[in-house]
Amino acid sequence: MDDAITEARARAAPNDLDSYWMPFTANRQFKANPRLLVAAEGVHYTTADGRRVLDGTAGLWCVNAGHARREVADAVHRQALELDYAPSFQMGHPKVFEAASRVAALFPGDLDHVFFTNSGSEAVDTALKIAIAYHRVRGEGQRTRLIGRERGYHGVGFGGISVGGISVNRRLFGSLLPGVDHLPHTHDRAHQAFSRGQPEWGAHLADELERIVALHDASTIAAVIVEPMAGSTGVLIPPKGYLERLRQICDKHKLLLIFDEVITGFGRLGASFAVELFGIQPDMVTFAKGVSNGTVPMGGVVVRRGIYDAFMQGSEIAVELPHGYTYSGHPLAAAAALATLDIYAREGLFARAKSLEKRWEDGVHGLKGLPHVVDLRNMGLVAGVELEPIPGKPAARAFAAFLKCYERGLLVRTTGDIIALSPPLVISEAELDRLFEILAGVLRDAA
Ligand code: PXG
Repeated sequence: MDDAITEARARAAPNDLDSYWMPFTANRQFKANPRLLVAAEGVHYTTADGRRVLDGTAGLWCVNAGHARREVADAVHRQALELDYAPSFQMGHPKVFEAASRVAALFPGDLDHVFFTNSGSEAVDTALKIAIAYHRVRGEGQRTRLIGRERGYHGVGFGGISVGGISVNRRLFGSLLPGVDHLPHTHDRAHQAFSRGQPEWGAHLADELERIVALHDASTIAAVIVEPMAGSTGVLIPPKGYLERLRQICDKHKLLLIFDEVITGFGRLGASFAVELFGIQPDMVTFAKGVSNGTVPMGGVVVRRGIYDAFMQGSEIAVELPHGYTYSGHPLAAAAALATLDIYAREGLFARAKSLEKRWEDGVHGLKGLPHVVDLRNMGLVAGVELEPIPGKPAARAFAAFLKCYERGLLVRTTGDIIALSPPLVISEAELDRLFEILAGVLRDAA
């Protein structure tokens, strides 16, 4: 087509929403009534129609230090001018090494090597590949099975949806990875409803791993992957003792344990990572989101030294792990991560999340008794508000509440009939109270 016509079209249709196929979005519904964000600062977004909306979700669980942090923006800008890109294969640049050391320093013991990716999905697929390859290079190549968990979300790569436990994310996509099994999820309202923090009931569900091991034989299993707290499927808090038990069973059968901390990392639970909070050492940890405060995409896997070392053998000119991305440890992402980690440390944001936890918990449980609220759960600065579904219309009640909240100046996330909340860790007490005030009003009026 003639350039002039193309240009004229582009100018004539600046609001054409058609071309963009939106991810995990009801495209037709959205395009009929779009919700566009045009600016953000601190804990607020600004909408295209000029309204301020309180960010109750830290973007998508990623903007832990709040929006538009000047230090991060400046670091990214400086980096783009200094070194915009460096090849990630067979070449390096200083900031990515520094970023790896700084991330590793957040972990105890020998969790001290970091492989960078660009997203949580890539981090998960990387960790699963490392697990299988690790056993292979040690001479246990028959250990290929991967164990995930029902209601687990591990991103959207083929590995991630295979170990993930969300049927709608799996059913369109064929046969997925072979040799995957799943633990049962840990959520049971009959035993846990309205728990504050970790529920008392449910540690025994970890013993299901013994059943799975007995079925397949330990010698065929490479790794177990779980979110310490399942975020995406509605904030499922680990029962007391559950994760400890999983670690014991993995030790007993020499299975690698992978914690997917894409959501739970970088202060979300009131500690650097769930690893610190629970004092449990997995063999690998996947992270993303908060590592760069959502400013530049970045993810990665933290790996125990013994796993890294197992690959460092044979010819020194051979590539030990044939895996990686053009943008692994991208200079802009590394610069954003370093500036973000500086903010977390300087402002003590992980401890801040901890110090807000009680008020947060009281705010969450203050919603008890409002119409259709069937469960409330919380941990760190995360909450799940579960609503009774409208008969025959699953997810409709929570989605209506999401739209109403947005109209009244609060952004929440919904999954099924569960509202998930996870504000930036810099939220003030007054803003936190405001969040619950808006949500309570919406729930009350929806009766
Ligand atoms: N693992 C976990 C535990 C996650 O929560 C991913 C992997 C994948 O990360 P990427 O960067 O590939 O998206 C995630 C992502 C929600 C929501 O509303 C959650 C995620 C992403 C988008 C929305 O709960 N988690």
